[in-house]
Amino acid sequence: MDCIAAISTPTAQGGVSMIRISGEDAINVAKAVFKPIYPVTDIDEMAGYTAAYGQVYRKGEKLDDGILTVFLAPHSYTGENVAEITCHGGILVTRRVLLACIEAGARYAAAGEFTKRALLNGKMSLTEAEAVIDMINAESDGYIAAAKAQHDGALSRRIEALCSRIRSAAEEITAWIDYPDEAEQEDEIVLSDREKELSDIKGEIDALLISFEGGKALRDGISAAIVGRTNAGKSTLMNLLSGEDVSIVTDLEGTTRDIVEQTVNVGDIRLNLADCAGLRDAGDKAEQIGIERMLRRLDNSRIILAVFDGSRELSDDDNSLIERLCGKNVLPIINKSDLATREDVISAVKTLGEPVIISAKSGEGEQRLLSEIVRLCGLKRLNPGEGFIANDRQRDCALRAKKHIDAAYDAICGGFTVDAVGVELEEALSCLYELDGKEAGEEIIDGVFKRFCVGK
Ligand SMILES: Nc1nc2c(ncn2[C@@H]2O[C@H](COP(=O)(O)OP(=O)(O)OP(=O)(O)O)[C@@H](O)[C@H]2O)c(=O)[nH]1
Ligand SMILES: [Mg+2]
Repeated sequence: MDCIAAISTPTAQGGVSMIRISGEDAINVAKAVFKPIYPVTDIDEMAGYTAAYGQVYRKGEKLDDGILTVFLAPHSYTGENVAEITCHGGILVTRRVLLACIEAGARYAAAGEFTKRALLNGKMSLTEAEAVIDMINAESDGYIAAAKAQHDGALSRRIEALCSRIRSAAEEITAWIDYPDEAEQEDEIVLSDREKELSDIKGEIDALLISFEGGKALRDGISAAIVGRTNAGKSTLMNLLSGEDVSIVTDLEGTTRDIVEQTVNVGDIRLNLADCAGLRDAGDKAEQIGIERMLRRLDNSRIILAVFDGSRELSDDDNSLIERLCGKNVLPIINKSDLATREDVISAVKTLGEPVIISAKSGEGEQRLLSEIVRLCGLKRLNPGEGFIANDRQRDCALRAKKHIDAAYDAICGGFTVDAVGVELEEALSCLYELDGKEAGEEIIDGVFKRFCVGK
């Protein structure tokens, strides 16, 4: 393959920058721009995974001092010869070094082209390649660990195990079609065995699809809104959950107007929490707009934390909020437990479910609140080591595979011809091969690498 080069570090000022070159000719390109000084003076003497200090040149002019690291095919990131020149971190210097590489015969690498070559050279599967970009984009410790497990092949292994079960089921069914006489007396047993096996496979593909929700929540967080009447203690709760003074708290009704957003970790879950304006007959236009925003956010949130002041009789606003929240994914919270909690409030709020009684001010009841929030999120615990569906492309393949597995199962239960079962299983396999890249077309692969940055 032709030789590609790119700046692999961010285009910004820094201590050092790195230019990566990959391709059969990478070492020759490096020779044209880099003269080693120590410990060797000839790049040909460098073994793979070794480095040398030296000087970088462009058209005979010395550009910088630097370090050259050499990786020889197939033991490199891309599986090709790779040379990496690390120079001082100025943007201009780095660009000149790249230009020198281009003048020496390399061409500019496209986004993700190094990783694409790693995929094409069998260095990683498509799901492992996708995990590279997920690691780059990860914003939480939990998701870095999950993406790392994917990069180490967790999903690939899970898919392969599933494919292997489907293949065995398909092979047995094909054998049954090819030699029906031998199997005739055992028809019933064979089919009921296969029915059980397909039901297990169905369970595994369902579990795989459910893992998408866990992964998505880990990566993007879950949207949550804190709502309630004015002065119920919503902003105090926001500050308690975030552990920071993010929302203004006063004893004046209508303190919060704009939505205040904060990402909060509750156990393994990232909540994208919004503290909203309190519900009441708005005093002025700005507050009115704040309440409209709160209502929109309420409709668009996956979970709602509805706060009621347990020390006061419920107001008309509280009652209309209860009506509005009925049937939604809501956790009713009765606040101000440090003051006496009214029984009539508890029984009215129960319409929305069993309330959690807390004092946002003192933190009383916080542990129960946290576990109720986790329960409300309804996520099965994600075990990244088992592999999970990480994006819409993978999910689409898994959904198509599920459709064929379901059809195979229905065919076997409904007594349809055994050929139909075999065909459906083959189709399911094909979808799962596409998921992991074994049967993914060029268009799909290009779509994956479009999400990458240049230099990776
Ligand atoms: N005693 C007691 N007071 C609380 C508690 N939580 C909040 N408060 C007080 O209630 C008042 C209103 O609290 P906020 O958190 O600003 O209430 P809010 O619901 O955000 O009010 P708006 O922004 O006006 O809608 C403040 O004086 C808080 O100190 C609590 O658990 N116990
Ligand atoms: Mg507030």
